[in-house]
Amino acid sequence: MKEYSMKKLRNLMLMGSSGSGKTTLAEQIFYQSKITNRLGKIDEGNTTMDFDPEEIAKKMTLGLSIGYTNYLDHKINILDAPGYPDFVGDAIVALPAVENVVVVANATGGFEVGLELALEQLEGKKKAKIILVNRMDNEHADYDKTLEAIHENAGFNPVRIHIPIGKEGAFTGVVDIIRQKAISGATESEIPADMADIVEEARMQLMEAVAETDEELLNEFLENMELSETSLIAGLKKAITTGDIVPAFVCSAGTGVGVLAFLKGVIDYLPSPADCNTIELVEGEQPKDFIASENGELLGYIFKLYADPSMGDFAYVRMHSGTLKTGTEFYSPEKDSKDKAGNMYYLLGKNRHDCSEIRAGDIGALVKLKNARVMNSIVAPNARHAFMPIELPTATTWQALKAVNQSDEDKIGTVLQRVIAEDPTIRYELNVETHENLLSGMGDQQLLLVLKKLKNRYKVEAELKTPRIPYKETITAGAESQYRHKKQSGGRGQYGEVYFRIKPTERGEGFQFINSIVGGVIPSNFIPAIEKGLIETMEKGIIAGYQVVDVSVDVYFGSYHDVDSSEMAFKIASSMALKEGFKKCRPILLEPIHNLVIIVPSEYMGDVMGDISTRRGRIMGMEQRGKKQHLNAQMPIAEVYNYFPALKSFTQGRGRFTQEFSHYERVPEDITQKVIAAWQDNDTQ
Ligand SMILES: Nc1nc2c(ncn2[C@@H]2O[C@H](COP(=O)(O)OP(=O)(O)OP(=O)(O)O)[C@@H](O)[C@H]2O)c(=O)[nH]1
Ligand SMILES: [Mg+2]
Repeated sequence: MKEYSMKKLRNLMLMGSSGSGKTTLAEQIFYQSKITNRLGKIDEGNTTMDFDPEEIAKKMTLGLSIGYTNYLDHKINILDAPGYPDFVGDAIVALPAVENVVVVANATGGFEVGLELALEQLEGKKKAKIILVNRMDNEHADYDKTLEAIHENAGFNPVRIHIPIGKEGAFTGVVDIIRQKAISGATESEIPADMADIVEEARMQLMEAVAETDEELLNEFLENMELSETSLIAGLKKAITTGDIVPAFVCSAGTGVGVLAFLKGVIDYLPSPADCNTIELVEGEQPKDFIASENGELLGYIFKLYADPSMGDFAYVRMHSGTLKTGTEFYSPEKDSKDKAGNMYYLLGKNRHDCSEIRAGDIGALVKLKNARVMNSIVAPNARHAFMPIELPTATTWQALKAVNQSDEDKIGTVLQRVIAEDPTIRYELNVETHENLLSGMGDQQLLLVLKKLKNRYKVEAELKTPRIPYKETITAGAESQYRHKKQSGGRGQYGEVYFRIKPTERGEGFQFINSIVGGVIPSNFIPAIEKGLIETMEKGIIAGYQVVDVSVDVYFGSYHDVDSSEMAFKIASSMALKEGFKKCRPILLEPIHNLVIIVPSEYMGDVMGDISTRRGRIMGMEQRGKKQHLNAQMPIAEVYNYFPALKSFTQGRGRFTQEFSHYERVPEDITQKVIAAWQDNDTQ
């Protein structure tokens, strides 16, 4: 297989709303550039990129896949990201792998939620951003209106490089306004006469936009009212690379019109790895610029893990600098571990092509890495720099996961780790307080997919249910208690007696044990058993089955029996004395309160605020940013667990939030009573 220099490579990631046509576009690109010889269809379940059985069943992309093609002596790598919001993690993690993000917009959709989400992910990122308006063959398709909607809502003005010839059923080609040619398929011809005015207007707009990005170009433009083609292309490419200009292209992935023209545009106007060779790294905490080059020091990045049922884990790799060969040893600072590259492949969907090296600028896949995982850097064995850590969004959805068959209970942890390794936004932990396996992530569909993968790949059936709330029990007053444990029915008797002073401690102090026994009324060898009895009882809970916290117990008196006293007897006495005393101390429940940052378009503020107060939430502050409100609020976790579907429903999918644990707070009386009653019901069953 031919190897390409950095200049001859282009790396694109396709982002945009679900259904905008990214996978179909990739399919057309592969087919029309002849790397494949048949055109797959989403509806027929035979596209190159959506090869996973679940993707075929759902007719949508659920995980990022990669492919490539060769066109006009260039190699173009394509990353096809899922548009469905639950799976946004894949695109975020893969951003360091590409210079160019092509945001595919739906020509009939206006400013769709998925488009907004994609653009939001790119805010502040130093990437070339390209708008590709797709579905131009659809009824009511409107290129200019779509671009205007982006301008109005996203605050930047995409600049047209291509404009469509005809629309809907009569969309037959595009005009490249720089080279002033009509392009249909790969054939170029003169611009249709009736389009001369629009082309000229678009050309002037483009020249003005480019001139504004550079003083020299501005002077040239002001002098001649024109930029030479060379200046225009050089200036445009530079402005696209820095993100100062967002170019717009148009096509129909459905009919294939405009696709090869777009590919030519990619080669002519979009940056190559050589144009973006300054890479921002960190060494320890220190930022560091790294200059990537073909023969330079090794630098790569793992941007996706795909667990192939038969081949094991594929690690998708972007090489930025140097050449990774079979046998190359490398270091991953994130894991502080070494690895050795084994077999490597260029992937076209699931089709593998063996290769013996991946060069600077190119993308491929490794198998059987011992240590390195997704989001890890590949650097020279003695280097210690790494890519900037990726900031993943916080969870918005939580479910408790349980094996359907008891016999799978032990196995589930291991296979679950493999499945969720594919999507770093899914987190999994054993909650020691509720004794549940808590799965969290970005949405219901994402968590349901975990179940499907467990079943299809590992034959493990699991189910999801609403997680229990990790309440805690504590007290608000002090009291004394006493318990004598005495049994003398046959055999050896049991005897132990304790006197406690029970008091609340400051919130967050946990459990305090004080031993004030004097004069040996309880021999010192029984004191640890008393403490143990307390700890075990507190772990299990007293009034509602939740862990007891922030309590001080002072054992100040008691009695023992020479023969019948034992550790067990004192443990029981201690446990009973605490249980009885606790109830006299005006016990309450505490619940976790989370801090939320809720981001919604301003028009939904009224509804959002009303809803927060019905959820026992508190608004802590708000700030207008652009057309959005950022609302800081606090909410009990019981309400946070089911907040996302509600927020989506009254903001038409446009509301988002991030959250983190803040503190524990007292549960209102009515809810406390319900929780206690529910526990007592359960306990007596
Ligand atoms: N008419 C028409 N249909 C299209 C076009 N592009 C895509 N489609 C259809 O739209 C549907 C969704 O297309 P996909 O390619 O799966 O969209 P996607 O952007 O990959 O969606 P996700 O994978 O969910 O993010 C499929 O049925 C396609 O056949 C187009 O240009 N014109
Ligand atoms: Mg897709």
